[in-house]
Amino acid sequence: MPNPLYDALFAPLRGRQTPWLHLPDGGTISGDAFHALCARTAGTLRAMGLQPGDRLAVQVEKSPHALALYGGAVMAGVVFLPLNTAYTPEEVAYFLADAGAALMLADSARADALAPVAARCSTRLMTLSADGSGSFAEALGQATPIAEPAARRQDDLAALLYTSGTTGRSKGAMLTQRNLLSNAEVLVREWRFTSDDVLLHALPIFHTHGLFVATNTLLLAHGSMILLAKPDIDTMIRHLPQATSLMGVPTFYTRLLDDPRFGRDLVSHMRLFISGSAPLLAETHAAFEARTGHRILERYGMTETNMNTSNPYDGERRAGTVGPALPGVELAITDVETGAAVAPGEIGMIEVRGENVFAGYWQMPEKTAAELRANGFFITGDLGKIDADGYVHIVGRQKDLIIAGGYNIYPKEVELALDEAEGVQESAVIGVPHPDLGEAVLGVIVPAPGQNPDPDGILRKLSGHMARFKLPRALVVIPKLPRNTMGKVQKTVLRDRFRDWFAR
Ligand code: MLC
Ligand code: AMP
Repeated sequence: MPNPLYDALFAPLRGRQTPWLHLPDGGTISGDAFHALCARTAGTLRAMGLQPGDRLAVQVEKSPHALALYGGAVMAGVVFLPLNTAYTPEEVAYFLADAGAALMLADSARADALAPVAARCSTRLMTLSADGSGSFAEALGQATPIAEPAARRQDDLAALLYTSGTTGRSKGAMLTQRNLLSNAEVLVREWRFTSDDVLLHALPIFHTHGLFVATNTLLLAHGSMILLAKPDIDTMIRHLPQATSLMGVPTFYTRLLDDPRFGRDLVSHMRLFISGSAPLLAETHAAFEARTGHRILERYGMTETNMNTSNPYDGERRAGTVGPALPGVELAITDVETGAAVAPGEIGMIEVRGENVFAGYWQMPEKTAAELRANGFFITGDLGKIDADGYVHIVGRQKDLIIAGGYNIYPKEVELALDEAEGVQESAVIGVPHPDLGEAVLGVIVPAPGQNPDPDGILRKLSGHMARFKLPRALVVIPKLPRNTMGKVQKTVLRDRFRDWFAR
């Protein structure tokens, strides 16, 4: 039965005796063994009663078993819903309820904290730990592998990935088989991935970058991956000589450059370094070339759209730009207020259309209509321009969003929590330059009359409720927030004032 994503990505693993995954301990997992694990995973999902179209929520540490959950979900026709391992049970509750997840898989260490949440959402909870233990792992041991993948069409949902919303409510981006497959096909071609490629995979597998851009591309190319559980720089440096390619957020590259061991000898075997998910500073690009002789290839994407633009493999990789539109992707730069196209070379809202663009937000027709035009163009919230050679320059963001180390933080969500804190009248949360993370979260608070809020105490309290990467790295207290004549907080004024807060 046809299942386009399975047929293109996972079916070719069957019978392949060469490694698909290289593990840090020196072991390998062949394509065939991984395929068998996916088939058993799919069999287990079926045995648990999951039907095609049901949602499988996954919050587990990165491991070969965790990656096989994705393959198993595709084979069983189940919608894959990966969650950041940093999310607190409170945050997870929202995703389970919103998605109506039938089953959630979590590390055993988190099971107790998640049990009441799962029960409240009528989601079955099972465990799968990175060492391959847990109740799901036991069921896996007894499962019958599925012989035939579930029948799926290109328009069927493959994954539901949540992105934070500007109003605080996360939105589930519905990604179809076509979205994922079409993008993987383009990336294999444009970035010249072949079966000789070995990707050093150090990204998390709960986001578009590590899950789809990295994994789907290498699967389609019949290449292999060195699967690192964490982006630990020592481990990355140890494995670089066995790799041909690396995909990373800019923090990977600044951390490598900070390490004196990193130089030409270590990367003589490398073919390609790719960066994305956050802006790569032109100075990082230049320093990287000076140290290694390699020009990093920067590309631009989003959860909702997969990859939109990329610097060329053969042509000029222009620092500070994200390259031209990928084949099959149409770009428009529009006036933020009117939506009309701006003159060539002018700055405006970046909009994209193509098979890569998602099918809308899960059960949020109004939000879908607000961001996905009837003509198929998706309004990214990123501001940019296209130069005379077709290269896209991202100059800012219209959406109030902070990107720290490649993770997105929506200030509103943090502000709502800070506003509730003891002794706080109001707050503003901003992103300011950070040498390691690119941008870091800074909270600015105004004391309630006669109060003297305690920043450390506030942060400690917040930490149980929201993922740690969202927490302000520092809280500063000021007497009042700058506002314009309309009463709107002037975040640019705050960003300017505190721009050196985290400077080295
Ligand atoms: C970790 N911490 C962060 C953080 N990552 N804080 C802010 N921003 C981040 N990105 C916090 C932890 O909570 C911890 O806090 C402390 O920093 C150290 O954590 P760590 O686990 O040791 O950090 P590390 O493993 O070094 O990870 C840093 C990182 C990682 C930058 C390598 O965040 C990372 O892998 N980022 C990649 C994210 C990604 O894949 N994005 C793609 C999105 S898809 P404490 O308080 O406990 O000490 C997308 C589309 C596209 O955007 O175009 O690709
Ligand atoms: P996410 O919602 O996590 O998928 O994040 C997508 C956002 O990351 C985009 O809308 C951009 O703001 C940002 N982004 C991704 N790649 C780049 C890049 N190469 N340069 C600048 N911003 C980027």
